[in-house]
Amino acid sequence: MNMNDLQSDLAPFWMPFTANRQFKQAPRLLSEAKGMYYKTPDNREILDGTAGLWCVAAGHCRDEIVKAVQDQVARMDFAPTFQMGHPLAFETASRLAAITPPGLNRIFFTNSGSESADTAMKIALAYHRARGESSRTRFIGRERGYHGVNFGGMSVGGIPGNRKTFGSSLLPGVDHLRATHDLARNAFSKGQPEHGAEFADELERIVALHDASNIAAVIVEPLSGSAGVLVPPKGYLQRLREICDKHGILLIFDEVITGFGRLGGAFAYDAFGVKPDLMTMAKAINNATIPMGAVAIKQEIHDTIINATPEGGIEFMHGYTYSGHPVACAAANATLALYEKEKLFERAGKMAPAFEAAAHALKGTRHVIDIRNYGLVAGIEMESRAGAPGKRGYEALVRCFEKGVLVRTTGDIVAVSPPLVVDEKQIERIFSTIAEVIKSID
Ligand code: PXG
Ligand code: PLP
Repeated sequence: MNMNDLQSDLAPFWMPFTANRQFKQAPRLLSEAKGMYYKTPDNREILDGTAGLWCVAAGHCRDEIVKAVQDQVARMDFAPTFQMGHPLAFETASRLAAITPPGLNRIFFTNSGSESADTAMKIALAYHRARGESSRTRFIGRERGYHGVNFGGMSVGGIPGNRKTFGSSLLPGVDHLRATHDLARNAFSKGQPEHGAEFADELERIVALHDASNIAAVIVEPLSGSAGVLVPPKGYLQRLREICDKHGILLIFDEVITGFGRLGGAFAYDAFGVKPDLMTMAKAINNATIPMGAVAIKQEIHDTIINATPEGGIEFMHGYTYSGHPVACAAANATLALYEKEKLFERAGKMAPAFEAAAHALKGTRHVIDIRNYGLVAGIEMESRAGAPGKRGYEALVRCFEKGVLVRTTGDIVAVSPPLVVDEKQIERIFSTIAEVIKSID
């Protein structure tokens, strides 16, 4: 690309979740990646503190995955999975079923986290209908939750800015729990905060209001990523599980960020010991090499839907052209094998104490009002500049990038979620760069 001609070169791409005009005045471009590092077109190395967008868990351009993709795209680029099949998709489903929580052993493929959220919601409706409880159509999400951008996920999501433009076109019949974050009581908690299990009791109030017979499912991120790393208080998820069980409501965990080692185990179940009925995945499912998502479903839910239709009938009228895309599956199979071979989920757990210490070393840095962490994810919250929320966060992102470290910011919260192959020196560098940058911002 001719850097003098950026204005015209950059115009046609309407960039997602981006301040397009601002970005195109001063673009930040990445053009190569290997291991823990990106490279810019002018050959600067950028340490990846965010695993791309929380997704490149094994590090970039791993040889095993690259080769699997190259081989597969040359052997068979695409094959349909509607009334047809190909071996790779069955292998990927089996590999996933082996690491999902016990009993969640049926897998539906999608191409993103957003599609996974909407798919999980449709499965919940189909399940209740198949059981003869078709009045169960309401969903309960949570404030500050993120479940992607399609209509279902957006509706149960709780990030105001993502919703307001779409007004009354959101799904009807959705209610929200309050967010679990409690700065006053839990600031600077290491790992799970002590206070807030009782926030789950709000579900009882909501159930009483709508009646359990009208509620299909509760959907939450076990640990909220997008909204700024909100770690579930001790006992909170257990309480949600109990209340859902009491009222026959399905519990959906959105594990698009938390899955595949981020919390130091395969999934949130391995970290927090709470088992959902359905689980959404995407991102690190195949190291983000090819777009892919999935929903893991309790076998009993799957069987109920399947058995409600006479033999020979299509049991669930849902699916995407690219559900179980062969190249995405090849990438997933190579990725899951690599995670296992290198024991990357365990490694994330082992690195977590050093990561936690490095994150919390920023306590006392000016502007910093909270630090939150679990596994290999941390959020550093800055006080907002008076009248300019988000400005400090944006400046931190830009300055970290100038100093060769990629971080992610949401408002004035800096999120850190490096590939699981990160080492202690790199952890040090990520957090010391953030500290230096925060100190330099007004
Ligand atoms: N659910 C959760 C919990 C997510 O984190 C999605 C669904 C949607 O996935 P897709 O693949 O449709 O984007 C996500 C995605 C950020 C950020 O840094 C987070 C996500 C995506 C992009 C940016 O806040 N999470
Ligand atoms: N499967 C995958 C894909 C893994 O990454 C891991 C651990 O990292 C495991 C299974 C469990 O391996 P282990 O039995 O060594 O804990």
